[in-house]
Amino acid sequence: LPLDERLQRRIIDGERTGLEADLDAALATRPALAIINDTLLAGMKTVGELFGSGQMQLPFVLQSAEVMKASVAYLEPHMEKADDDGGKGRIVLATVKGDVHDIGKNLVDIILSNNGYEVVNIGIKQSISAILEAAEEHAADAIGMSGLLVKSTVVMKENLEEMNQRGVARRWPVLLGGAALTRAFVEDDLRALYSGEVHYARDAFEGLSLMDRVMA
Ligand code: B1M
Repeated sequence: LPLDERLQRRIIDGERTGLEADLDAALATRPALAIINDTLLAGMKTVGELFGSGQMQLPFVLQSAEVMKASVAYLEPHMEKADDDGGKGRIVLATVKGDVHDIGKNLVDIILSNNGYEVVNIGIKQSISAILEAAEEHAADAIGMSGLLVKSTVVMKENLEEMNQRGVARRWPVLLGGAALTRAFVEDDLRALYSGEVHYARDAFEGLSLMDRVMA
């Protein structure tokens, strides 16, 4: 197989042996981020489709996720870094309560960290109380929530309502992302109920440009 297809195959099959050599070969031809965005994420997309249609079982999805994570970890040191280390602002990042998906969140972490933001990544399955506590403790400038389950979109709505209720909505602009969300849900439904600033980020790069806008 050609290199690109082989890398995608590794994600789909959860095959780690020889992964580094293939990633090295890919790095010789293009930047680390392009490998993630154009090749590896396409593999994860196929995994999602196979799982969704019942052609792939959960333990194999987990193996694919592990190869994806290992690939990102291997590529990360090769990514371009801005000079203003952490100086642009601080964001608390979490996957919401009840949701374990963290590959997207961790990509957002990498992209923001490499582009001048300090990221306090508090992990998966985080309640709104834990998120707000972290934002308070680290004097965050913004809060980012990720969630991939349809259920998580409901949790995000409840989280914003809770922030309204606690009177902290105006304190932290909120960035939301994850596969189950839509722009319309965030920009129409959630904005209508939330008294602070809330934005939808389709991917990690939109997350970065939104942070640049929010912090300007
Ligand atoms: Co799960 N899973 N999964 N899964 N999984 C999905 C999400 C699903 C769509 C698969 C499917 O059915 N086709 C489906 C959800 C369906 C629904 O809710 N209607 C699903 C399901 C059902 C489940 C379980 C319930 C399965 C079960 O137990 N029966 C279970 C849930 C457990 C739980 O959370 N409580 C489960 C478990 C798992 C694994 C553990 C096996 C594994 C996760 C491993 C891990 O993350 N550590 C897994 C995986 C890998 C997937 C799929 C296949 C791939 C997700 C992924 O990593 N994509 C996924 C299929 C899919 O998404 N289509 C699926 C790559 C990643 C880079 O994309 O996270 O979307 P994503 O991030 C993007 C953007 O969304 C955005 O930026 C990234 C790109 O730049 N983004 C942000 C994300 N967060 C952001 C935050 C921002 C800004 C941008 O600012 C704050």
